[in-house]
Amino acid sequence: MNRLVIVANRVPNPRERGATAGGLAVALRDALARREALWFGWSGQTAETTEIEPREFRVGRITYATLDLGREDYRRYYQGFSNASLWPTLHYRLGLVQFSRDDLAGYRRVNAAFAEALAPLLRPDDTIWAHDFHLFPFGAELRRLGCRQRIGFFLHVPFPPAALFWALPQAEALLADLAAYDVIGVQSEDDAINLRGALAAIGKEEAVSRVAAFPIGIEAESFTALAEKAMVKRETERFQQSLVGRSLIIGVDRLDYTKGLPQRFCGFGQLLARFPEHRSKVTYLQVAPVSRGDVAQYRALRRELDEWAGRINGQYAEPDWMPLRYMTRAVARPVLAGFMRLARIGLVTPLRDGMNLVAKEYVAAQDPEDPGVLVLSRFAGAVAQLPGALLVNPLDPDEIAEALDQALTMPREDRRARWEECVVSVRRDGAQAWCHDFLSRLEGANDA
Ligand code: GDG
Repeated sequence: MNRLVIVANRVPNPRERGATAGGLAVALRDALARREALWFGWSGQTAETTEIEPREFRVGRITYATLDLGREDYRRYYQGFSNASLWPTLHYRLGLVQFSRDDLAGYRRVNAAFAEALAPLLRPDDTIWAHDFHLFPFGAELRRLGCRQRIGFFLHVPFPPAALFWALPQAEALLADLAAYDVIGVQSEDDAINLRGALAAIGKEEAVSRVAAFPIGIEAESFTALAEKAMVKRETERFQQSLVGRSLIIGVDRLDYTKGLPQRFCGFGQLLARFPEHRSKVTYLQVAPVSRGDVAQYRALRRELDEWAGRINGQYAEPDWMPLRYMTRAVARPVLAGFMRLARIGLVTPLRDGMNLVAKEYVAAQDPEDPGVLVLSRFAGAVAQLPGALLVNPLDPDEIAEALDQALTMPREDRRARWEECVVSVRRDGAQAWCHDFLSRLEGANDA
């Protein structure tokens, strides 16, 4: 079988395997286990200037090739254009977009540098798969260097309606570059419709039929096993004892303004205000590891959440009951799986999300005999695979409160029926199916 070349902004640390590996590494595990692979991208380190020659090392059948980014490139490409221009645009948040031509130039410069560093490592029959919004122009850069291999692209985040995307300066040129890819994968049918519309509008008709939805999934069986095993862990037992019989609501999100956290905290406050019968009977644990802490908007969000948490606990706490437990440190994956299994409600309310894997992990973690209820934003890509979830508009704290009340009082038979509707697709449309479907499309059904 020919070699698979994965290109992503970050190359995972191969020493962090299994339980602590990053999301993409887990999703690709199966595809990478079957064939020789090269994983190329940023090392996560900065240097005076961006490296030209990648550092290579091999672990098993995977070769890793990484570049350090120059400090100015890191600021322009990563913090600037990727995180402060593209990320809010793609999540429908034009009010948060910051743009500078220097950032865009840095973004293009790093994409060109990636292509130049990778090209000499390529073999003629390699299949190349580039990931996410950091790499819109990367395929076009490889083509400019004469690469004729199959090159696919997968966008992990949403693609907004064209009218929103055009707000980004020089959006047409970025999109035109995307047309260099042989397959352009997105998470949902809505994203596919939006992206096709935008490509058609700039006359890239030939690229329209190369856009398709490939909803990403999780390794459901291994997550279920992790959750089962967690029940006998000391951390889980200690946590369970601390709940003293109260129902648990759990939220797990990177601390990001797309995840709807202030509205969610407010919704929980509304539950306690409007349904006082739940006071002292429910505990909400929000795990929100700090992310992009060097971007101003993320620091502001953190302050806002500190305030919300303080206000809610100040208003409703009792000497022996703290309604909201909020932590900005990460929890180890095997422990997190156990916490999810203990929770009566998985609360997942992003304002906009490409997919949202936490929703699927929560479903996979449940005890089939006594499962909890998923309360899910209608603006997460995952809604298409989770028909048993209670859907909410994440901007309406009252709707969140009502859904929480409904879930807290739902009889077991109803919870089981809803969970069964969800778990079918979580198991069937997993990480393996996602990789297989994308690569089959890219490589042609014959050699899939
Ligand atoms: C992007 C798109 C799309 C979170 N906190 C901890 C922790 N996590 C893990 C979760 C989950 C992952 O991180 C987060 O994945 P999501 O899908 O929810 O969100 P993004 O990070 O925004 O990912 C998203 C995804 O790409 C894949 O295509 O679904 O829409 O935005 O696995 O469990 N893991 C550990 N401790 C934590 O504290 N161990």
